[in-house]
Amino acid sequence: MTDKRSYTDWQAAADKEVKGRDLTWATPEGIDVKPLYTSEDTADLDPGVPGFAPFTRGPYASMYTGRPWTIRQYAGFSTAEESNAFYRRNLAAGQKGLSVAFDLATHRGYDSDHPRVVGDVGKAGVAIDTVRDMEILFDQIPLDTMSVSMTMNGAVIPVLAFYIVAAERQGVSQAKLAGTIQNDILKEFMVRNTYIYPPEPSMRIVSDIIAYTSANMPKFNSISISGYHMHEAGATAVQELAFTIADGKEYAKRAMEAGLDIDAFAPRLSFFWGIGMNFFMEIAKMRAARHLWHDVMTDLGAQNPKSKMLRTHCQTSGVSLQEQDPYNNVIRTTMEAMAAVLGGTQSLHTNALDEAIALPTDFSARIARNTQLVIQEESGITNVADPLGGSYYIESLTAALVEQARAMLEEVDAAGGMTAYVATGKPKAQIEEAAAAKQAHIDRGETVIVGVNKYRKAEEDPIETLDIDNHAVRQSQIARLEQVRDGRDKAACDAALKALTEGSKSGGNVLALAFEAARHDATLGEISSAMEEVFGRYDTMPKPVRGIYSTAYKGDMRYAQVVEGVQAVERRLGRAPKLMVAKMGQDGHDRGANVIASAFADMGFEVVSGPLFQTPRETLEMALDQGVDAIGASSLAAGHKTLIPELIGLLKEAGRSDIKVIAGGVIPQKDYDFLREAGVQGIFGPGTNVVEAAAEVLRLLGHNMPSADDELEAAE
Ligand code: MLC
Ligand code: 5AD
Repeated sequence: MTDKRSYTDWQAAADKEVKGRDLTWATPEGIDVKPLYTSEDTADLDPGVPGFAPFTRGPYASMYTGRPWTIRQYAGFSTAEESNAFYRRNLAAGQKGLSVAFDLATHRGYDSDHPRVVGDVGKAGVAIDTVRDMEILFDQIPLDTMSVSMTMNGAVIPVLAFYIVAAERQGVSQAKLAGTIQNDILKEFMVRNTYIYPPEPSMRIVSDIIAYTSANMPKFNSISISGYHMHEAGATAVQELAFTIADGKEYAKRAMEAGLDIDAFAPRLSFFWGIGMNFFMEIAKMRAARHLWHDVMTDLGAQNPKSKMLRTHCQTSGVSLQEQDPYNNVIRTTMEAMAAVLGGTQSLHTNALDEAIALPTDFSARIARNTQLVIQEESGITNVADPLGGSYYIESLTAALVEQARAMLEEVDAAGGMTAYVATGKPKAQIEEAAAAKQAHIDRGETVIVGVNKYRKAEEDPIETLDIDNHAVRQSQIARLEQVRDGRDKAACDAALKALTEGSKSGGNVLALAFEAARHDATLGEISSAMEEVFGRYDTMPKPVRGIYSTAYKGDMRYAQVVEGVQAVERRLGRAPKLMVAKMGQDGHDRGANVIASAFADMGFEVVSGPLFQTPRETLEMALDQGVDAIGASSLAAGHKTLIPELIGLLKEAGRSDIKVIAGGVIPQKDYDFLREAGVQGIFGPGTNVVEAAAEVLRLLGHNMPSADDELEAAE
């Protein structure tokens, strides 16, 4: 028989075991997690059953007992031919849905022959310039049965138009197309940065797509409202939840303002979460999201239960994976995938073990996919719907997240909705603050990363990684662009582009108009420019937050020592040492650049942050203009082998080789020698400690900075 005991009884016993030590865990979300949960915590909580409001336990009644989630691996690189072959190999090996990664030139609306994108073509995804490329991408893949997700936000109009025309040329009508377009621009302005136009016209594009797909493509998800990128930028679970749900609410409101009936489009709004290592928190986050969305849609007046039912894709966390001791990444991804599945995802991408340094190889992609196949087919997890439902801890955590996210949602509402809130810069700053706090915890060893800040191997064994010959991809894209331009009816194409420009002005549906232009083989760059004439291109200057590091490192000896070093250099130069943080090419991943800018400024450097998307020449001009001592070039999308050497060449030409160039970001070890030979003086790869990075820069500037190891020895 059970010995009936209350929480108080248990606490007394536990206190004795740990001699009164406080066992409460204060999460980054500000939730106090107790060391034990009991039926007392859930007495007032009833999550209901899966398939019924508020859908906390899952959108479908039978969940995976009826149909497992879709194994949908995100991929794309180099040319359409190579990506197509990769997709077909993956489908043959057990993958169930497709998910296209486009290169950054495509994201930002440039054709492959545009001078601004020389270093970006084919690098982080596949290059798509015309319908012809899209046809090749899906060659022998039947678009009437395969569901295809396309991660596209900036150049969303030409890409979706190309897709519809490519299907048409396959003989598949739009009504049959099942899939998803990301089309979530608000989070681009917050964290992902592949926008093209300013916020207002960008929001109009979102509404036009929702209107077009809800009328013509009933099986197509018009949007994938994404928390993933906030998660990756360092957001807490509460921030990810609140800002994403608020984004969804904003899109729904805009579509309603455009005259659409909520129940006509809401069933095809979908979501996307990032799933990190905080196992139970991530499961609770997914459950809380469903509950919150149900309530938001009810408030907006939705009647159809499908309008209130949150369906989601998940991707395991990229930033949780490490360059050091990389096989640990397989373990991390397995845990994250289990959290996504126990949280009830509809579709899932599992990252490859070489994530921190390159795009997946066939080998690493196979392990990533098999991780899902093993969970799906060997573990028995799919035999029960929401197996964690009713867990005292999970239900309590879910309720705590709902409560906290609701408070944040109210704040957003008070600011006038998410577009207005994003314009204040607050959500971006809040996420950056959370990211800096997280980074400081890692640098100080309070958050353990096995193989990185604890249990580090004396020597790393390098693994094989994928390398893309960017030059060859660009040449073949340029050749095909010429072919397409030569073979089309120029007058018809020009007329369709003109109609698109006119429609952008007068309020026509830009997707419908772009569809006509795509039928006449207009290119991605041309369609983007036709709208840009009316909408303009959006530029922003990064505004890194200040003061987070000095607070987070209060009392840290090594930090204090670096601050003294900066002061010593300042005395010598008669001014603070000056660092420019540069982002060249179309790579908008600015978390790392912002962390460096914030931390270095806090340590006493004068920091200038260059705008996103600079060419090497623009970086040079800004550096000379600002009189900097060093340039830190941040590269996370494989542009480092073209753009950084080009910058060094330009500095040399200008007779300013005294300006030190440092490379940071996702840079594989095997490229270190190449970069050093090109003249790079410091390389900070994944897992770099920011304080040590600053110490290294001081050394480069001629300051005699003791190493961290010397310090340790001296202390012993
Ligand atoms: C599902 N179905 C069931 C069922 N489960 N029917 C009966 N019983 C069950 N238990 C039905 C559904 O109703 C649906 O049919 C069909 O099966 C497919 O299920 P689904 O749940 O809709 O899955 P899926 O088609 O995979 O769609 C999942 C989704 C979608 C709604 C979340 O939006 C999606 O696939 N998103 C993927 C987004 C993505 O891959 N993004 C990559 C981002 S990478 P019906 O008829 O109702 O449709 C990125 C990185 C970067 O962004 O670059 O920054
Ligand atoms: N192929 C496969 N995965 C990719 N990712 C980004 N680009 C690609 C690609 N071309 C994954 C990585 C990254 C996340 C945003 O998506 O995991 O962290």
